[in-house]
Amino acid sequence: MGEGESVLFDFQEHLVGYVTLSFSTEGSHPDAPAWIELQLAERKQELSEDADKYHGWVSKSWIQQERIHLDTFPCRIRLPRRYAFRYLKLTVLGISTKYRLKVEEASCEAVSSADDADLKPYETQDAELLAIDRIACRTLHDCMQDVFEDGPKRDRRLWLGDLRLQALANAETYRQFDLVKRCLYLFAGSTFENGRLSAAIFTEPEIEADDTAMFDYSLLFVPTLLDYYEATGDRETLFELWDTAKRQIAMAAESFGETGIVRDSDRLGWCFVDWNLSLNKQASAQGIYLYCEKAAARIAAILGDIEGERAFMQDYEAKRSAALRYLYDEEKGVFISGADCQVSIASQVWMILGGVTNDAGILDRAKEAPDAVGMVTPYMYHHYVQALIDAGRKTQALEILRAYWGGMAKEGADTFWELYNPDDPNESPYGGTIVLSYCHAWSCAPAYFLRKYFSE
Ligand code: RAM
Repeated sequence: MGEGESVLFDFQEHLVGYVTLSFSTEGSHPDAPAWIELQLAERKQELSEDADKYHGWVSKSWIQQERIHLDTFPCRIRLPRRYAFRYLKLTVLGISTKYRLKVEEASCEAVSSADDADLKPYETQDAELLAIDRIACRTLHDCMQDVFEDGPKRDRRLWLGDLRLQALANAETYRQFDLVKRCLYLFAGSTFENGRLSAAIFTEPEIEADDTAMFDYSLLFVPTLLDYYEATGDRETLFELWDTAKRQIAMAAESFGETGIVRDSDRLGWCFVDWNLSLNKQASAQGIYLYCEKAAARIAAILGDIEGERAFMQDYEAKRSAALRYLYDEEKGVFISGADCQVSIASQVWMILGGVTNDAGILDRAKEAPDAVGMVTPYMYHHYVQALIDAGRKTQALEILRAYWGGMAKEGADTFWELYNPDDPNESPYGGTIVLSYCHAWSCAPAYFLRKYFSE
């Protein structure tokens, strides 16, 4: 290769790992270094995006791009960073005209703590579902490292909301429960002084909680712990982490007014729910609280704390009635959220999951409502699919799996993406798509749903 020339390596599959490159030269003895650029991409389209034009709020340092000098030849370099990629583009930025650069080898040592030998095949004759399951398992596999990472390209850390969905998929696939247990303990061992859980944990150079707490993520520790217990029967862990779990309910309860309704979005603090930036979170927060409180009551019952169970159920009933009374719009036949009475799919989903109603009609009516706020992340779609199943709409749930995750598959996904809005493929909450993660574990839902509910 001479100056300005480039070569694209397609590794044929999504990988997480360490890249090694070997170089030699042709022509005269190199009389100047070679200056090369490396771009690593999960999707091919990332390569055509101009990193210099990205000015979003998530740091551009996540963009997988390097510029390095090669001084002596032949040489072999192992890049120090871990990358998540399928494509590697190498461009010669500068080289002397007296020699040409030759790439002898490009390889990757791929890493994961999941073992495909543990993966039972998903039994179906349906080729489309088989493909969707395969992509979902790969997504989970590549996010399973020292912890369940949210995405191996970005943020490469343990987030609580992501962990819950990963743990569910793990129970149906790799069944590596020691990793789930490790993650639960990492959270529980890193609470803030008041006992609240952080939304995310850093593991390098040492374990440290992120200084961010989220209303929903803290609460979701409770069902994550319950799910873990139900999958493993590990009562000791359930018992040991129960105080931490209980504390999350107690702290979230402080965000409720006398009416039994949670504070509106603007006074609640960060409650994630979805990356749709126009979403009002009040009704979803109410539903999430109820969902988690039901799980808390269940844990209390398992541990023989009858008094505790009763107290949770009493509070649950009060807040459930409040939701029906203050958040349900009789005329529209849907739940509304916030001061502006916003109608969204998320609010309906969480009211179903929280056990406020099992009327799937609210989902239909919300969809038809003018200005209804939709969903943009597979994270939110996961909860939507669960709500459909819980409300007796299994066939529709499968249609969503085919349309939404199948939609990404048709776009050529090797792993499922952090964000997918079929109506707006360029949507990004971060101000640009180049920093998006295209292997994001909260998107591995099909591995869970297909195996649990749609096995032949
Ligand atoms: C994204 C992360 C993660 C999610 C948080 C709220 O930036 O990648 O998946 O849990 O947002």
